[in-house]
Amino acid sequence: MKIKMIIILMLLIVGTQHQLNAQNPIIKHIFTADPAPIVYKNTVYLYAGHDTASVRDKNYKMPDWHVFSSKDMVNWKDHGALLSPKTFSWATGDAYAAQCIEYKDKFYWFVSTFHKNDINSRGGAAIGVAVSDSPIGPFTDAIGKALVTNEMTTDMKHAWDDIDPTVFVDDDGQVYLFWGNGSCKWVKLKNNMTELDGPISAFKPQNYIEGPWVYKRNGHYYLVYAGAGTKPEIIAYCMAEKPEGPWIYKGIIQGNVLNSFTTHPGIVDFKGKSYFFYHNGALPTGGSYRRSICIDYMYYNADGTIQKVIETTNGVAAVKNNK
Ligand code: FUB
Repeated sequence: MKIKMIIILMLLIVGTQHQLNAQNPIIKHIFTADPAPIVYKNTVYLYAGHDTASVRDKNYKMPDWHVFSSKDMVNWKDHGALLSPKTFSWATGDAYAAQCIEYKDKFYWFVSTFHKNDINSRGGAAIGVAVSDSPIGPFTDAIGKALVTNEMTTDMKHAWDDIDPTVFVDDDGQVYLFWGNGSCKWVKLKNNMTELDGPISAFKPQNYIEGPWVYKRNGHYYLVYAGAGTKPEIIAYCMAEKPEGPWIYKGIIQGNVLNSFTTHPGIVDFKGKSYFFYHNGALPTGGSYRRSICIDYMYYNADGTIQKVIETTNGVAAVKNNK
């Protein structure tokens, strides 16, 4: 009897310890999706979508985008809903995936939302850009119109093709915008960040669905994205020697996530470690329209290829050197 009691007590202690260590999901007071982290001045800023659908809803309700910041990857401050489709006079509907980057001391927040009035009157998805002098705003519409609209892309199949922008500045200063559902589209941007600089191209990496994330690390270019192969979504990636491609498929780095049919990659290096942001439906009452952002470690092989990312409840440890 005594031994039984001791075992139960030990299990309880281990269980509680596990709960205390559980960092994932990293934001617990609201539902968040489509993570886009950047590192700026010793701090990680996380730009995120905001799910507000009820448990019964069968579609997204995403009224705005929030910004969070952290100096240690564990304690996240919510700076609030700093941008919404209402900021853009031409936009209506949901606040889909977005990414903010710093360029020449300004912060450009590229967003996907929907157009009130595109040529086809389909309320098609469109990409806009907001600008600010600070990572936490205030943000205003940088051009007063959409940067990319549904009718500008030749392979348009659905009204939601033009979602999920990711922006990348190469070492020579050339800016690239990638985006797209169904196919991955890209175009050069002028260095004012608000004008296209050439024709739009489209291609379809293996398994590609949406959510591209483009970056360069140790001389390799990466295109990480949400894909199918199995449904729900998985995360796959390609590598290239230049942003124009050709992009070579390298495989799946994360399988289906807990309780959500979408997932979405966001990747940064911070203080010597690589971090993989994604979303799942792991919070109580969570699901595909009530998602939550998580972080797990990411590891590269010597040749630059990416190891499989393990979805964990523990998440990542607090960064110690957080001066
Ligand atoms: O959050 C709305 C949409 O779901 C995003 O734009 C896609 O990437 C998927 O996560």
